[in-house]
Amino acid sequence: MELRVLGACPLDCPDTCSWVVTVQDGKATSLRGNKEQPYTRGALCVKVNRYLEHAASPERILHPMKRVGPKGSGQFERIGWDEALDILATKLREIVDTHGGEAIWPYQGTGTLGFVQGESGMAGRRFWNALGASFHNMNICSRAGNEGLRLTMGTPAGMDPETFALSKLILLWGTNTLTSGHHLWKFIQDARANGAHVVAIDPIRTRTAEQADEHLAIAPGTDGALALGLLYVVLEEGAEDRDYLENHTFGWDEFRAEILQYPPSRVAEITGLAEDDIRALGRRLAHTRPTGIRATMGLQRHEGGGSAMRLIACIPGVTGDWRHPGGGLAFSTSAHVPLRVDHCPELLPHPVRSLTMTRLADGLDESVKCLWVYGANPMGSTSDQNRIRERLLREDLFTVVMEQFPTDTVDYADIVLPATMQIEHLDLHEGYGHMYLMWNEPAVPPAGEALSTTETFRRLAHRMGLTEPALYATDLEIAAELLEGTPTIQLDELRKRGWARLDVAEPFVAFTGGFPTPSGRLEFVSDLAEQAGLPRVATYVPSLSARTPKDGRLTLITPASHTFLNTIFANNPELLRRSKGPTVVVHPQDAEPRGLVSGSRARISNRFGAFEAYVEVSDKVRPGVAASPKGHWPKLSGGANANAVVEERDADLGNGPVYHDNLVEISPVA
Ligand SMILES: Nc1nc2c(c(=O)[nH]1)N[C@H]1C(S)=C(S)[C@@H](COP(=O)(O)OP(=O)(O)OC[C@H]3O[C@@H](n4cnc5c(=O)[nH]c(N)nc54)[C@H](O)[C@@H]3O)O[C@H]1N2
Ligand SMILES: Nc1nc2c(c(=O)[nH]1)N[C@H]1C(S)=C(S)[C@@H](COP(=O)(O)OP(=O)(O)OC[C@H]3O[C@@H](n4cnc5c(=O)[nH]c(N)nc54)[C@H](O)[C@@H]3O)O[C@H]1N2
Ligand code: SF4
Ligand SMILES: [Mo]
Repeated sequence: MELRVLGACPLDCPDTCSWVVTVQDGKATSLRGNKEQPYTRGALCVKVNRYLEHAASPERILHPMKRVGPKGSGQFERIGWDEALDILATKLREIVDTHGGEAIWPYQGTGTLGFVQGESGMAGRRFWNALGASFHNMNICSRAGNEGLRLTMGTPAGMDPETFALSKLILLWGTNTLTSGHHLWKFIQDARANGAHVVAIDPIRTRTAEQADEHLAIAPGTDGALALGLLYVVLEEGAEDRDYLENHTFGWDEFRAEILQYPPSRVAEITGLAEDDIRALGRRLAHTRPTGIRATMGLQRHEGGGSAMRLIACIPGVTGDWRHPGGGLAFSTSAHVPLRVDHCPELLPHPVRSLTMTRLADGLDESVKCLWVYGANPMGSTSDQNRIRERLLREDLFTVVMEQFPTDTVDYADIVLPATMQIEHLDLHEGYGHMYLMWNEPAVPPAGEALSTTETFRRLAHRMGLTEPALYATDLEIAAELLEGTPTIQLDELRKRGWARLDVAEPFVAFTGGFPTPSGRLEFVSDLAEQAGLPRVATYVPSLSARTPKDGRLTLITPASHTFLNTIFANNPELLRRSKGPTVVVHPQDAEPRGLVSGSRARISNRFGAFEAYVEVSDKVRPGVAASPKGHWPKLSGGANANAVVEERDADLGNGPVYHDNLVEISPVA
C-alpha cells in the first residue's frame, strides 16, 4: 500500500519547507517538496534532498548507550531503555536532592525548531520546571539582532518576505539568501522582472552577491556606519519623509544630528567602500519607493551587531517605507506567530537561574552537575571549543545527550539516548522566513529504539514518579493547545493540508497600527537602549575587527555552509564531499605574503585555539577577511573546527555570539 504523508522540514532554516513523504509497506520511499505550499512551492534544497538517505544512515544511533571508556573517548555499550531510565531517574533525583534542581542545565539546541519536539516550544521545559532545573537562555543565533530591532520597532517582526516581490530596491544586507533560505529568491526575481534593483552588502562575494545587480563588499562590522552614510545622502537629497517622521517616529532631531556626523567621505574610510558607491546607493535609496531590506543573522554575529540592526531598522523610518507593501525590513517573522506556548511555570518549586547558551564554557562550572544536551551539538557549534572540551571532561559532571548521530558532543556523554528524526515524530512548525504554520505528520515508525523528545520526557517523568498531568500531555494535545493562540487555524484542516497562512492581510503591511515601542512610534532614540548600556540615540558601534589594529591578522567570518545545516549533514559522505572542506578563503593579497596557495592546508589560529582547512585563494573575500563555512565536525576535520578560534564574547545586546568577529593568523601547514 502506498501512502502520501505531509510533513515539514524541521531544520533551523527560515523556509520551513512543506514536504510529502511517500510510504510503501511502512517504509519511506521518497521525500519531495510539496508544490501546494505558496512560499516553498515544491523545492527543497541540496541538503534535505538527502534527508531519507540521512535517516537511513548506518551511523544512526538506534538504542540507548552508557559510557564504558574514559570521558570523551566515545566508548559506549548498548543498554536497554529500562536501564537507561533507571540510571537517569536515580541520578537526577540524587542531584536535585544534594545540589538542588539548578545544578541541571537543560542545553537545548536548534536541531529541530518544532513547537512540539523542539526549540520553538522548548520541549522538555515542563519536565525541567517540575525539577526546578536552571533555565536555558537560547541566544545562540539571532538574539542580538532581535534585541536591536526591538529597540527601534518594538518587535523583530517586520515585512512579510513575500512582499519583496513588490519592492523596487532590495538591499540584501548581511544575508546569503541563495544558501541560507533560497525560497525568497523567487520573490526577488519577481521584483526584478518589474524593474527592481538588488544590492548585496557583504564582505564576501557569496553566490547571492554574484547574482545581485550590485555588490558592496563592506568591511566586517561597519554596517552601522553605512546605514548612517546612506541616510546622510537621503538628507542631502531632501528625500526624508517629513510627514512620516512627524507622525510615526520618535527622536528625529537627535537622530538627524547623528546622521550628519557621517558624511560619505567618513563612511568610506570606516567601511572600506568607495565614496561614489555610497553616494550612488544613497541616491537610489532616496528616490526608490518601496525599498525592502532583507537583513538576517550574518551582520549581527558581531560585537556591534545589535546596534547595527537597530540602526538599519531606522532607515525605513526616515524614508517612510513602512507605508508601502514591499517596503521596510524583514529579519525574522517569528514574532508574528501567535501560538500559545505554555511551559507551566507554576510547576517550578522556586525561581531559577538562567544559564546562557553562548556561554557554555563559562557556565559549565562546578555549580553544574548535569548537562543534558538535546537538539544541540555544542562541541561543533558553540564558541571556544577547547574550553568546552576541558569542561566536558570534568569527572563530576554527568552528561546526557539525546541524539540521532554520533557527534563530537556524543563522545563526551555518560548516557546517550536515541532520538527520532522528523519523519518519525509529530510536530507543528512556524517558518521564520514566512507567514505560515506547517504541520508534520509522522510518516514511519521510529528507527530502532529511538524515541521522540516528548516521549522521552514522558517516560522519564513516569520513572521519577512525577504526577503533574501537564507532563503527560500527548503530542496531539500539545499541538491543540498551541493552536489555541490562532483561532483562525483548525487542527484538522492544518493536518489535512500541511500548512496554513497566519491570520494576516495579503499583501501584508507591518505597523499599520503603530509600533509596539514605549512611545508607540519607531524610536530613533530609546530609553531601553540606555538601560541596556548603549547610547540613547541609534548610532554606529564598531565590531572588534573594525576597532582593533590588525597587526597582520585577518578577520575570520564563519558563515552558513551551502551543504550543511549548522553541523547537521556534515557526516553525510556526499554532502561532506561537496563541501570540499573544511576550506578557508583568503584574498590573493593576503595569501601571497603568507605563502598560501589554493589546495594547500592552512592552520588558522589565535590565542583560543587552532583548526586546519584547505586554502582557496580568491578575491571573493575582501582583503583582510578570511571565510570558513561553519558546520564541519571537529572529529572529521583533524580534531577542531572554526569554533576553536571563536571567542566566547558577547555582542552588544542579548549576549549574542560573535561568530564573524574574530581575528586570526593563517599560516601554511608544513
Ligand atoms: N545551507 C545552510 N542554510 C542555513 C544554515 C546553514 O548552516 N546552511 N544555517 C541556518 C541558520 S541556523 C541561520 S541562523 C541562518 C543564517 O543565515 P545568514 O543570515 O545568511 O547568516 P550567515 O551565513 O552567518 O551570514 C550571512 C552573510 O553575512 C555576511 N557577513 C558577515 N559579517 C558581516 C558584516 O559585518 N556585515 C555584512 N554586511 N555582512 C556580514 C557573511 O559573509 C555571510 O555571507 O541560515 C540558516 N540556513
Ligand atoms: N562558527 C560558527 N558557529 C556557529 C554559527 C556560525 O555562524 N559560525 N552559527 C550558529 C547558529 S546560527 C546556530 S543556530 C547554532 C546551532 O547550533 P546547535 O543548536 O548546536 O545545532 P547543530 O550544530 O545543528 O546541532 C543540532 C543537533 O541536533 C540533532 N538533532 C536534530 N533533530 C533532533 C531531534 O529531533 N532530537 C534530538 N534529540 N536531536 C536532534 C542533530 O543531529 C544535531 O547533532 O550554531 C551556531 N554556531
Ligand atoms: S533546509 Fe531550508 S530550504 Fe532546505 S528543505 Fe529545510 S526548510 Fe527547505
Ligand atoms: Mo541559527
